[in-house]
Amino acid sequence: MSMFCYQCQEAAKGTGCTIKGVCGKTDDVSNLQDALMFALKGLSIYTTAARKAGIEKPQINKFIVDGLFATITNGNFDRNVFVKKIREGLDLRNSLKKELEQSGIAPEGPLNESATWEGSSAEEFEKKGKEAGVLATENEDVRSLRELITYGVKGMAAYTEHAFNLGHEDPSLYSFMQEALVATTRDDVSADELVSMVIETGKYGVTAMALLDKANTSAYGNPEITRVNIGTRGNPGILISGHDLKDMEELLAQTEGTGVDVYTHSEMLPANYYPAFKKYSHFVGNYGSSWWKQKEDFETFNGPVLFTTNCIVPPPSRSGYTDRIYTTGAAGLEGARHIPDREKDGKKDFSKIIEHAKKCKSPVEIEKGEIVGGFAHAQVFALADKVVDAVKSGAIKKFFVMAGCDGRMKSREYYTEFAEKLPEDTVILTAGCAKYRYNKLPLGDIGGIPRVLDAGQCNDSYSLAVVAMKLKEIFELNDINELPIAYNIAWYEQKAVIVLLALLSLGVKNIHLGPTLPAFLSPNVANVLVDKFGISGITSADEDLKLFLN
Ligand code: FSO
Ligand code: SF4
Repeated sequence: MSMFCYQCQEAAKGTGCTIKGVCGKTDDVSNLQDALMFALKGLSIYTTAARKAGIEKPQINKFIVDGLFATITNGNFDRNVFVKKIREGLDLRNSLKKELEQSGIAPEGPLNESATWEGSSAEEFEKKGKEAGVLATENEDVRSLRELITYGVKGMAAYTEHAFNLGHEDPSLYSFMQEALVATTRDDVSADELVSMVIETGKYGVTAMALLDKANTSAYGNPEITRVNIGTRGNPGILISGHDLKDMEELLAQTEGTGVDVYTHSEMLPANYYPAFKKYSHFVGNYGSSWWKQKEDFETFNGPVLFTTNCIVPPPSRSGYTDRIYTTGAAGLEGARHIPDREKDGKKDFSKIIEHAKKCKSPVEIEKGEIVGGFAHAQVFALADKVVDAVKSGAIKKFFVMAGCDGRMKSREYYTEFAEKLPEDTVILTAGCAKYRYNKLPLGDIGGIPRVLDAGQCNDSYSLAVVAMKLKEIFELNDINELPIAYNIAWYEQKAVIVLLALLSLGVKNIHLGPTLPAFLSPNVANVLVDKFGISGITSADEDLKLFLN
């Protein structure tokens, strides 16, 4: 075993990647990510002590969020980034430690090794990562709970960072993330306390998603019903992927009038739903499909691709389209070009990718037509009367929340089959890249309400929760679970973990989670989730439909 990682749904053999990640993460990068997590935990021990004494360190808060985000599945494959971040993390920790010592402040209790270890070379970091990684916790239930919290916190960090980029912050998120990291280092925190912290993580997940929702909608307007073009035009183009809308805005502004068109890929599709982006005539629409189809989609796109976040699939070799890949923010890939962060109050400089695009051929048209989306909370509320009438008249019998992620496993064909076989008096509520399994199917509408209502990105699952709460109010129900809504969620990486925990914290019960349950849930922890929340896996589309519809 040269590494160990089981943080995503594609963990090898359903237990964990031990030689190389199914995602393409190499063992050295995996171990460096573990070492960075260890450094962030140690740093959090000091920031938490500092906070208790009234000392807040905004620069360190941001560093911890960035670091967590960089370790998310398919986000950053660049070993140099991790080596640099670990060094910076240790330096920040040591200088904060010194500052606190001078004021007579020290962390409580016995110091975890994460607060004291030292290292400077990449080799030392890799070694430390291997020793201090996931398997360092021997008890499998404690390990499971610690990792469940950690992955939730990573997802939360991603959303917190996008909100930050738009000038929105909530200090309670920083303190929670750091306290949670510290809790995962402490042997005196019991399994029961960790279970409570799992739910607490979900509550802060709601806070993070609400913050991002506010950041996105106050900057770019409320998503509205939109017919998104999936065909192409004759100009060269830039394909933008990931989740960061600030990057989207700056790219659109800087490409205007250059003769270069802009298309979204995968999780950036929902950018098409925002009023502020629609004003750009060179914003053509969406190209291709879900993240895991990027090899095919990028070959035919012909132009450069900008990753603002995950999910990156490392190209097979340095040949092909690697030299057309650009990353920015938390995203990174060796061999690709990285566009540096914006200076305070400044803008990112996309001129290199724009110049690159001008030299490329226009995209090959791989499909034609439109897909409809933009059903975030404000748009659904605008249609509330129609929706409520359809429920009251029986035209809509049930809603199926099928939010979450897509992935390359064959077993995910289940979601296409499930969507196809749903009765015609049902509506799918979706968000995240899971939608690509059924958003191009001719599922029709119910009295003008499309049968697939896409709220947006995975973080817009928040919108689905807001809609559910509103319906509960309208129908004067006591419990969100009395609504005719079933949850059949597909997960892949840690953002889906925080979405799941957020739903649990809002009281949603009986969520079906697939295509497989997380490898990081030990049998006992899985049982707790089954007993407390009625979580279950999936079987076949036919069997599950029977179950859901009875
Ligand atoms: Fe998908 Fe990837 Fe949005 Fe994830 S593109 S899988 S949960 O990064 O974040 O839904
Ligand atoms: Fe394996 Fe997923 Fe970890 Fe990648 S992120 S190494 S696929 S468990």
